[in-house]
Amino acid sequence: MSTVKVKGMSCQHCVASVTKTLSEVEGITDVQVDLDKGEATFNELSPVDEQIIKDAITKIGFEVVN
Ligand SMILES: [Cu+2]
Repeated sequence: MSTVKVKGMSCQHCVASVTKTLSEVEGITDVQVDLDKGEATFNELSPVDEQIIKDAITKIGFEVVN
């Protein structure tokens, strides 16, 4: 499992958006988003370029932070 910090989520709608967007990235499954921690955890069927993940999250108005 991989975990990324996602900045800017404030409610369950944000959680749903991030979950949906990450789930749509090829190779990513089992997305779990924790609003309190501001984290998204997921399984990678094959290694996914971190930039692809960052771009997908940025596109919907949030930010991946390290
Ligand atoms: Cu929200």
